[in-house]
Amino acid sequence: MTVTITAFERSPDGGRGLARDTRVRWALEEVGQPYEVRLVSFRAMKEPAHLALHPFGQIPTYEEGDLALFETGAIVFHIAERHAGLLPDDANARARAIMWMFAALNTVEPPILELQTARLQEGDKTWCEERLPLVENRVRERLVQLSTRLGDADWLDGAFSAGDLMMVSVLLRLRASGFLDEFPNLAAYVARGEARPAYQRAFEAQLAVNTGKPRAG
Ligand SMILES: N[C@@H](CCC(=O)N[C@@H](CS)C(=O)NCC(=O)O)C(=O)O
Repeated sequence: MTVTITAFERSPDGGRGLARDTRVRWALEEVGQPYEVRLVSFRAMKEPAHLALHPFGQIPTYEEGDLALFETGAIVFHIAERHAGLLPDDANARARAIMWMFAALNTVEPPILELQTARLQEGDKTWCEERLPLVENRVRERLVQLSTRLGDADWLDGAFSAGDLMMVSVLLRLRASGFLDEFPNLAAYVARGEARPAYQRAFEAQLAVNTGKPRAG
């Protein structure tokens, strides 16, 4: 059955892979599921046709037959459940991989998004100078904890899973901030994720949309 996802017609990041369609593309690439992409403009995202798919007027969405999904956690989980390769067979290991997906989205991503908001949207506020260090500390605290748990392992819990896919996707949002440089094991973890051929294909596909050509080198 054809799978169709939505993505930005023009991503605000210019194709650095930070728009959330990248994590869905990555999951689809990991399991070898071909997919089509419908590009949407910011205006179209707020119009009834798209709102019928995504009540919050965002991307990505996922359509497969008469199933329509939004929220990358739900989409990646659905892909991982339907195909081999992203969730372990062992029931307990599977539950832990799902736990890491939730941890990425509910515990690690929120302070990272808060940091982006503080830097990009609140930088001109009088209180920003006082607030920013607090937000930065919340990010750093999460990274210390995650770094401690990861230790020198390649992945969070045994073999690569949807939990790693989501965690790497979330951490990638921090790259420009330099935070990852403070945690060599997390930087290496992210690099391992990015080195996966499936990630590379996902990245190139979203880049091609945004630049009209694949990344050089
Ligand atoms: N929690 C949602 C977040 C979706 C989201 O924030 N999408 C962004 C692109 S990465 C978006 O559509 N932003 C435009 C907007 O909110 O108007 C998910 O994981 O799918």
